[in-house]
This record gives sequence, C-alpha cells and structure tokens, in this order.
Amino acid sequence: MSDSSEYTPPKVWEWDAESGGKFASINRPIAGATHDKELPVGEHPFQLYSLATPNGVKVTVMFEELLAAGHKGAEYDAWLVDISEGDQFGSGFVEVNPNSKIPALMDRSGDTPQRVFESGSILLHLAEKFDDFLPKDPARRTEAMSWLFWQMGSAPYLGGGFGHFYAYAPEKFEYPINRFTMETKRQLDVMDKHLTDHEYFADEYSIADMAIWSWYGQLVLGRLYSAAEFLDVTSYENVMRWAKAIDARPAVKRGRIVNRAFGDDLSMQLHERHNASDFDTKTQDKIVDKG
Ligand SMILES: N[C@@H](CCC(=O)N[C@@H](CS)C(=O)NCC(=O)O)C(=O)O
Repeated sequence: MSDSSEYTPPKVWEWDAESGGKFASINRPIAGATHDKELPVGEHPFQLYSLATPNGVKVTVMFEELLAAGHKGAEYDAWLVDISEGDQFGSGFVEVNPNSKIPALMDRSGDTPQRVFESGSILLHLAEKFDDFLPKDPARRTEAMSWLFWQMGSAPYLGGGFGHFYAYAPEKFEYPINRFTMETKRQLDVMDKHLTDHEYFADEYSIADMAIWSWYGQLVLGRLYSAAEFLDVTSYENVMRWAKAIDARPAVKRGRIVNRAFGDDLSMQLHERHNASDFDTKTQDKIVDKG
C-alpha cells in the first residue's frame, strides 16, 4: 500500500488550519469555554445535556429502562446539545463537563446538585443510585464492570479510528482504514466469542450491554458509518443475535430517539424529552405536521 502524499511533522506542531473532514470545524487543541451560555434547567431530578450519538444513546436508553422498570425517581429532562454548532463549549456546559463532550448530567435529586460526566460514569452512577441493571451477584457484577470498561476503552478505536477514516476523513487512506478495520473486526470477534455461551455480557441484561450495544450493536444493525457490508457483520452471528434482542426492547426504541436531531425519518427524532408523553406528541414529524 502507499499514500500519495507523505507528511513530515514539524519540530513543534502548530494549530494553523482545519484538518478537513466532517466535524473539523469544532476541533480545537485547547479546553475551556468559548462563550457564555447558561444551561436550561427543567423540573425533573435529572438534567441531561446530550445528543443521540452512541455515547448519548447509552444514557437515554438507561433512563428509559429505569423508568420502564418502575423507578419513578428516574424522571429526566433531556436537552439537546448541538455539537456541530459548538454548544459543548458554552460556559454552562463546560461547568458540567470540563471535557466539552456529550453526554453530561446534572443530578439534582439530592441536597447538592452533582455533576456527572463520561457516559460510563453516568451509567454507573444511575445503576448504583437505583440499584438496578448491575448484577447483584458479585462475580457477575465484576464481569459487567469489566465489559463496561472494555467498551469505554475500545469504542474510540471504532469511532475515532475506523469511523473517522472510513466515513468522515476528507480522503480515503488505506493505511488507517486497514489498521482500524483490523481492530474493529478483532473487537467484534472478542464479543462474538464471548456471546457464544452468554446471552448478555454479564449473563443478565446490564449497563454493560447498554454501553456496548449503543456502539457495536448499532454498527452491526447497519446504523453506523454505512459499514455493515464492509465489515461483513453478519458473520458475527452471536453479536447479531444479541444486537437484535436488545434492539427489540421498548425502552431501547425510546432511548434511541431522544435528543436525535439528524436522519431522514422525522418520527425517529425527539429533540428534547421532558415527559413520557413527548414520545407520542413531540417527535419532529408531529411538530412539522402542525407547522
Ligand atoms: N468518553 C466520552 C466520549 C464522549 C464523546 O466523544 N462525545 C462526542 C459525541 S459522541 C462529543 O461530544 N464530541 C464533541 C466534540 O468533540 O467537540 C464519553 O463516553 O462520554
């Protein structure tokens, strides 16, 4: 393989130009707020600031699962953060997540509001708070945690590596596509082998499945990077079985559309969620119909 242009890095890298490609305009090498903007606060104990990317979907699926399981205290307001417009660099958002990435949560259920950032940390926070979706058996619980952290460490190779170079980079380069395809397929095989004799990652459905499904489940269901055929996803039979089972859950169907502001199907977009009835009355197809 060969790339037509070879790059010689300078002694010290300088930020002088956009690198091109989708999302290039929001990339910057410095942290912190770029502008003053307060975050809205609704009436529920949990205030979620997010977007329906895989990292965002993990958390909205968890909230919908908690509510479906009868945890009334898990009511939440989900506010839309448009990362393509730089909302993640507003001062209010940065106070909740200094890393300027969705999802970010303010837990106002206690005496003192508590910020929670990083999707894995949010899932764990909610699982512990409601004592649900984490196995009670210590060995299974540890297994669930291992897979949860496996997802957090692995998905950047899928998203920032494979997805970036296969779908978003301004040009297709063989070297990074090969490298990250290799790793993505290795990860799918890790999952497939485990799921041969496990229905779910820690045997019972848990936050590990929610986290992994949002990335790898949606990938094999053909919803990420239009890469299902390229990755030959149907050859991972156990992953396909697991992904379809989770996809069929009503709470997952709801969680997927919260804070979704992209895609052609307007019935699959609920930009903000403040009430369970919003799923029936406030999806974009209904809002557009009303004019
Ligand atoms: N490790 C973080 C990753 C979050 C993340 O990468 N979020 C992306 C969307 S999926 C984002 O907000 N990007 C905005 C940006 O990079 O400026 C988590 O799991 O919460």
